[in-house]
Amino acid sequence: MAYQTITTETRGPIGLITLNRPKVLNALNTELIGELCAAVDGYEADPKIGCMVITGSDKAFAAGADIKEMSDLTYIEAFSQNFGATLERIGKARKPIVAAVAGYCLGGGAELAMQCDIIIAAETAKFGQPEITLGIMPGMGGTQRLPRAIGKAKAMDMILTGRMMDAAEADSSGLVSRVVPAGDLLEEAIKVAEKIADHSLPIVMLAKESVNRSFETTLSEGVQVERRLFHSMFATGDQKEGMAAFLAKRSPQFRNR
Ligand code: CO8
Repeated sequence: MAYQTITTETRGPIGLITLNRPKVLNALNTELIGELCAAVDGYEADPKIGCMVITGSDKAFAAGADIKEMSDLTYIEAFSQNFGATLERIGKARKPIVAAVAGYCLGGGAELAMQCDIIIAAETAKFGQPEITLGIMPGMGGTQRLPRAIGKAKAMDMILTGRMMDAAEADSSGLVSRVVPAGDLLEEAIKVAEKIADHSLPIVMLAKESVNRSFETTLSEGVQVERRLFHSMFATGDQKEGMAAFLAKRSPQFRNR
């Protein structure tokens, strides 16, 4: 499929999506969000894909929702279209997604990155929720996912002041899983994605589902869900293979079943 605002390529079991509106720092307009969701749909449906990577350019992962497109929106249009809801598709993906972030990762861009499972940041990355400076607040999950990621104090600081956080602060705050030199960003993200894709896909998907459950439920319910999912893994060939391979001191050959 020919996209206008993103590019896609597969690298073995990795589906790589690159946001591509360089003139506006990858601002997320309706077209880009639609294409991004379509690309994720495609990789989710492709049994050869075990992990996705979403990235931007050296200058910007994405500098937020497209302010030009949004500026004349009326309340009734925003409400009727359920504006902002489409991007939730990314957070609902069942296969894992790694965000590889360099440069600006602001507003809706940060909200997109936070819907991914792992954020890897280049040293140049700058995170922020500057919506307050535009007379709005985050509307694609930022007020919910940022406090869960970095705690209330830092999240309030970011959302109410609109300030940016550099990669080192994002790392020490727990927003990103690792920081790498800018030139190594994509290679590192692909390596992480390959490591994930080496494992049994259904088991990876269940592990992702279980971790995400922890944000939606109580501890005892979450532990119960985890245990049930854990039990179910003994019905898979990949559990038998993984443990047999360990005992035989060989590498496992997972078959995703
Ligand atoms: N939307 C549209 N265009 C943008 C955006 C954006 N978010 N960000 C940058 N651009 C454009 C600029 O207008 C400029 O275009 P032009 O060359 O035609 O003037 C071009 O990109 C380059 O930008 P700058 O010249 O400003 O580049 P600088 O390097 O000087 O500055 C910054 C980079 C600091 C990133 C600056 O561009 C900036 O502050 N951008 C806006 C950041 C922002 O406020 N983001 C939040 C947007 S709101 C949002 O994301 C809400 C999401 C929730 C919506 C859901 C609703 C329900």
